[in-house]
Amino acid sequence: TAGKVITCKAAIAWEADKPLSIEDVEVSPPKAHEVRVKILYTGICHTDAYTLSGQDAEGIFPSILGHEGGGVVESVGEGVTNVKVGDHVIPLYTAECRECKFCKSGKTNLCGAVRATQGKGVMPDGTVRFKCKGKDIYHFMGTSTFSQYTVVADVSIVTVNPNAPLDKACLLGCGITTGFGALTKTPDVENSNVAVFGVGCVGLSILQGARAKKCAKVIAIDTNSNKKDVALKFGATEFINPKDLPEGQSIVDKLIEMTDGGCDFTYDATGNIQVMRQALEACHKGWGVSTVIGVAPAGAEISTRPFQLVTGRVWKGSAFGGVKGRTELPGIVEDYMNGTLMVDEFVTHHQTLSGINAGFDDMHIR
Ligand code: AHE
Ligand code: ZN
Repeated sequence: TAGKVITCKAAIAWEADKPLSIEDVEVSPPKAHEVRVKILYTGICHTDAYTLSGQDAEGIFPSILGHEGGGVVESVGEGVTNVKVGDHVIPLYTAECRECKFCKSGKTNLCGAVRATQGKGVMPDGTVRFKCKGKDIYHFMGTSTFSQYTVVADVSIVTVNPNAPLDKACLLGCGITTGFGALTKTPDVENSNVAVFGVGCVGLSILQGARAKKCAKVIAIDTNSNKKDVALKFGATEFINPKDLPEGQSIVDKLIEMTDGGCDFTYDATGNIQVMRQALEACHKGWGVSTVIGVAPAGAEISTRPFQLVTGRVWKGSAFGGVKGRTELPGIVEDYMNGTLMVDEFVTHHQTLSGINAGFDDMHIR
């Protein structure tokens, strides 16, 4: 198949706020520094639903969504040296070129190499590799995993241990890594008091990180009390449903009381801007650090009294857990393989490609 157009099935997002439709798509061979991947499995992330809903400022249609994939390299373009045919791979929506200002800074996992074209739904040369019914179909997040074959930039893919089952390891392409990385890469997090807002895939993975880092109090917060058991299983030492607090006591008050003045570290894994504010304000005066992870509704803005920052709280954020995909993701796959990181437990529902719209509905089962 190398060098030839492949016709396969993909889920096309023709327009915003409509179900995906399964179509035959033509996938062009990879050009220089590109890789064509046979996608075997993909997760569905709320960000896919967010973009499909039409809210994402970078959402373009028609496109092939999906960014939590696992697959096997089918062919490589000229000049590709980091992966080879047959490798088990995870596509990376946060690339790592190792040459740009960001990569060389040693300060961030964000990479400047392909981000601009990625946001426009095209490959680095400005063109697309997908066609359907004679129309160009845009890429998404540099990954487009809702297709049986996809093409990605070589800086946007990493080979992982072939013994890792890809039906589960694919989840390391977004949610689990985002949470686990955000916590475990936080400086001085050991033995600290931590609060995690939102007990979904990202929040649970933050909790796992907190256990791995031997944090002291690890307080999980969710408005759905059904999440309590799973939060405790993944590393929370306490669970609070803010709706259960007595009249007049806010979640911020409660957390400050529980931690003798506030948390050392808090994490937002909800995307809700009121929650982001609570997460900041529940931080300890003088040193508490709050990390924003959730994607907020389009146009939403965060606010707090500047005094919160003047008095030493720090508001920051991270993407993909601060993880450099090519350098660090293989090690996180090893954490999964050696039992440090729970991954299998996240798989609650399965669908085939033809059931992908039902898969979006499955995400909302509480
Ligand atoms: N495209 C949106 C922003 C969406 C966003 O914040 N994406 C997260 C990943 S969500 C994963 O499920 C992210 O990592 N962003 C960093 C980046 O480089 O995209 C918008 O507002 O335009
Ligand atoms: Zn995601």
